[in-house]
Amino acid sequence: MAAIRNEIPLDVENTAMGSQLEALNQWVMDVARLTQPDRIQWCDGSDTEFEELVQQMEADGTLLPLNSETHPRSWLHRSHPDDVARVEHLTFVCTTDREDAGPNNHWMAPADARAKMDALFEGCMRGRTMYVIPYCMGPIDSPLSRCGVEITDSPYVVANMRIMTRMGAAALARIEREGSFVRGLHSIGELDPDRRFIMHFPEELTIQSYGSGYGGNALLGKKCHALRIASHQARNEGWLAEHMLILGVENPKGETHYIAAAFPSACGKTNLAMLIPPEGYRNAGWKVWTVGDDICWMRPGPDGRLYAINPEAGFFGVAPGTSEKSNPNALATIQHDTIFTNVGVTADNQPWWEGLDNRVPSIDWRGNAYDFNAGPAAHPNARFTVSARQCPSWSPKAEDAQGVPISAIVFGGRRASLVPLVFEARDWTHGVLVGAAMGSETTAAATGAVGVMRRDPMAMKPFCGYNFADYFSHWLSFDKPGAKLPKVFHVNWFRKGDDGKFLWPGFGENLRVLEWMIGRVEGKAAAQETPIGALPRAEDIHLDGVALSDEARSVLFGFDRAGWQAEFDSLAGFLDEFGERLPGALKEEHGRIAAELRT
Ligand code: SAT
Ligand code: MN
Repeated sequence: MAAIRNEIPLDVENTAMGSQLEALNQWVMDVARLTQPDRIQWCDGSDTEFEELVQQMEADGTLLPLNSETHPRSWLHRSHPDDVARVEHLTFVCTTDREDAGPNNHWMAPADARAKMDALFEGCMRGRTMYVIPYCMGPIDSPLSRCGVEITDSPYVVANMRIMTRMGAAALARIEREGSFVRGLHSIGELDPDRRFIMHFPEELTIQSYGSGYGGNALLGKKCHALRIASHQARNEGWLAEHMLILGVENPKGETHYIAAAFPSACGKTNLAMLIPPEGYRNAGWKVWTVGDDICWMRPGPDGRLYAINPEAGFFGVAPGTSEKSNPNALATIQHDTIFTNVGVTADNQPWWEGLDNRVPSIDWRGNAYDFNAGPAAHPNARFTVSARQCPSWSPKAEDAQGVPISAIVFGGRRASLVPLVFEARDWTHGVLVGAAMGSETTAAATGAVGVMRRDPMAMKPFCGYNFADYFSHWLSFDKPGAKLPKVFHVNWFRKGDDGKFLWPGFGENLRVLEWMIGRVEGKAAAQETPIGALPRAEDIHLDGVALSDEARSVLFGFDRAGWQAEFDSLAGFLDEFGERLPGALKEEHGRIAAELRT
C-alpha cells in the first residue's frame, strides 16, 4: 500500500468530508488493496485533466491523432481485435434468487460471482494508474438523474466517460448530497476473452467488469448502469429505464411533440434521432430535435404524462454507414473533438468507414494496409464518441431538469418480412404486448451471428436487469387512474421485397411516418383497424415525392392475416418461457388478438 499515492482533490481530504464520501473513500481504498495500482487518480472532469490524459495516450499509442486540419482534436483508438463488441454470453445478472434475473439473463449466484471476480481483480492494476470517476447520468440538477462512480485502469475509458456522462466535481458533490451511488469496478485485465466477465449485482447497485476495454463492456455508465442497474432501480422507484432514443418533432406552427423509440443496437437509433426532414417538409418549417440517441429514463409527471431525460451527455454511435446521405447531423457532429474507435484511415489520416464516401482508405481498423479482399476498412461495430452538444440538432430541452413530455412510444426492429411499415397499438396493454413481441435480426453490436431473427422485447433483451415477466408487469402498472400515457406504435424500416432490397427509403423520409403518428395523437390522421392494430392506408400518410412501387405499397401498408397467425403462434411459445410469472393481462391480450386473427 505504501506505493499508493492518494490524490484526492476537493473536500475529501478535509474534515468536511461527508459520510457518503467516506463510504466512497473506503470503497476506493478496498479496491486499491485488492487491485494494487501504482497510483490513484480522482478525476475532476477538468480540461487540464483531459489534456494530460490525451498526452499520455498519444505518447503510448492508445490514441492516434487524426488529421488536425480536417478533424481537429480527434483521435483514433484501435481496440484489441478480440475486443470489438458487447459480449452478451459473458454478461451476468447476479441476484440472490435466480428467478429474479429471469430466463432473459445469464445468472450467477452473487457469492460465486464475487469470488470469481475477486480472483480476477487481485493485483490486476499493478504498474497501472487507478482512476476514480464520479459521474452523473442525466442533467446534473435533474431529479430524474442518478449518480455513479466507476473505478477503472483504462485512461481510454476515462476519456470516453468524460464525453458520455457528466463526470467530475459536480457529480461528486451530488453524490455527497444524495447519499447513494452505483459502484462500478472495471479493469481491462489482460484483454483475454477467456478472462472476461461483465457482472451486475442489482441488489447492491454494483457492477464489476473485467477483461474488455470496449463500449458497453467498459463504459459502465452506459448499458451496465443506465440500463441494467437503472431498470432495477426504476422498477423499485416507479419509473422506466429504456433502450430508446428521444426526439422532438416541431411542426410549422412551432408545436413540438416528443417521441421515444426503442430499437435494438445498430438499427438506426442515432440516424432517427438526428433526422433531417425531406426538403418539402424543411421548407414548410418542420424541424427535428435530438434529445438522446440510445437511452431514455421516463417517469410520470404531476399531469400524468411521462417525462423523459437522456441520461447520457454524448453519442457512442456506429460509424459504418454514417454519411452525408444517411445522417448529415452526425457527420457534422464528428468533425472535431471526437474519439473514433476501430475505423480505417485515408492516406491523409482522416477517419474512414464503409458507406462514408467513395474514397479508398489506406489503413484498416487493425492498422494493416487496406486490402479490399481482406475485409472492411472499419470494423462493422466501429464507433465514434462525441459530446451531444456538438450536434446541430441538439435540443434546447435536452438539458431540461424536468425532462420532455412524451407523446408517442415507438417499438421497432429489423424484420425483412411480415411486419408492415407502421401500426398503432389499441391501448397501453396492447402496446406493452407489441413491445414484448418485438423481434429483430441480430447486428454486429454484439459478438455472435449477424442476421438471425430473435425476440428482443422493447430492445431490452441484452439490457433488462431483471426478469422480463416482472418487467412487463412493471410496464403494465403505469396504466392507472390519472395517467395520460403516450400512444404506442410499431415501425419496421427494414421490410424487403422479393428482390431482397429494402422497400422503404428510410432516413429523412421516416418523418412522414412520425407525422402520421402525431396526427393519430392529435386525433387527425386516419387508419384502418386490423387485429394487430391500426394501420395507415397508403393514402393516410403523406407520400408525395416518394417513389414506391405497387409491390412496396401493398406490402408496407398491408396486413397478412395468415402470416400474423403464425407470428402469434410463435409469440405464444416465447411468452410461455416466462411461465406463471408472466402477467395474466399480457396473456389475455395475446389470446384476444390470436382469436381475432382466426375469425
Ligand atoms: O457497446 S454499446 O453497448 O455501448 C453499444 C450498443 O450495443 O448499443
Ligand atoms: Mn444501444
